[in-house]
Amino acid sequence: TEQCVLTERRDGYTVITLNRPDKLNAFNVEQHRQLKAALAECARDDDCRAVLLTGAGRGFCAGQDLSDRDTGMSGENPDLGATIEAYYNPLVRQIRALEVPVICAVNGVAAGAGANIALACDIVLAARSARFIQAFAKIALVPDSGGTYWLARFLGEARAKALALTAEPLPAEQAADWGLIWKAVDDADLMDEAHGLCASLASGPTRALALTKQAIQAASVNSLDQQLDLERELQREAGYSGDYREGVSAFLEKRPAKYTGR
Ligand code: T3D
Repeated sequence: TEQCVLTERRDGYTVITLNRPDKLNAFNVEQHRQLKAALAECARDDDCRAVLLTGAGRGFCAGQDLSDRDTGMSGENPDLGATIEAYYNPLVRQIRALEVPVICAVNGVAAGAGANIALACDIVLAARSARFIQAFAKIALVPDSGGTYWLARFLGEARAKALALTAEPLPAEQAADWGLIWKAVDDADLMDEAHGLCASLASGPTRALALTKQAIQAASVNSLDQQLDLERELQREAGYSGDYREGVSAFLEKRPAKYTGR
């Protein structure tokens, strides 16, 4: 089988690289299967304290492989809802449910579901030359993989609608200025910066970071009262961790904290 996804273990974190560069890493079923397995392995592995997702070659991901219709989707009335249900929605949920931070290094164009999978990640860095394209309208489809949610939530309706209805590319720099992603960095610096960030998160208080991710994701559906209650419960849990004791000791002893993730 084609190696559509490469994984590499680094010190404390895992690098996952989409690897169909001739197709700008567009998704076929095999790439979906391998990515799902790679993310599941990260969830199982206690030594994996951050994940770095990126793409091989000049693109990050061009969404669904439009030439790959061997998924029962050929014929006159393909049920695209079935692909979404079987592959794209579980992928977005898997990324959001992963406890450790998922960093996305968008190394080049991110189009269609490729853009929205990037936006599902916790921290998105993009090469200055990268573009985000809600390509769906160009082929008479609707943004999926959370696209309508991310755009409306991060940008507001005005920008969300214009991007989705026109399918115009959004340059990385503007995506960062608008708050769609964390930051745009010079192409040559992207991977160094992404690795540095992952290494730093991987040596952080993993449990507290997981609880923080959970709280921020819950904020979008909670009232302030619900969120205050949730913060109380998560803080209670964080306060029982060895890393909290270490963090406070290190502060009082004026030395760097040495977190174990527990
Ligand atoms: O099951 C379902 O369908 C439902 C799920 C839908 C989810 C979706 O993601 S729908 C949206 C699918 N994606 C797109 O519509 C994007 C299509 N690609 C493009 O518009 C352009 O490739 C880009 C704007 C992303 C990049 O343009 P450019 O000029 O830098 O590169 P290129 O020359 O277009 O692409 C390079 C090669 O990759 C080329 O192949 P070739 O000519 O060298 O043999 C191109 O055909 C191939 N490629 C790019 N994207 C896809 C693709 N092949 C198959 N599927 C793709 N999505």
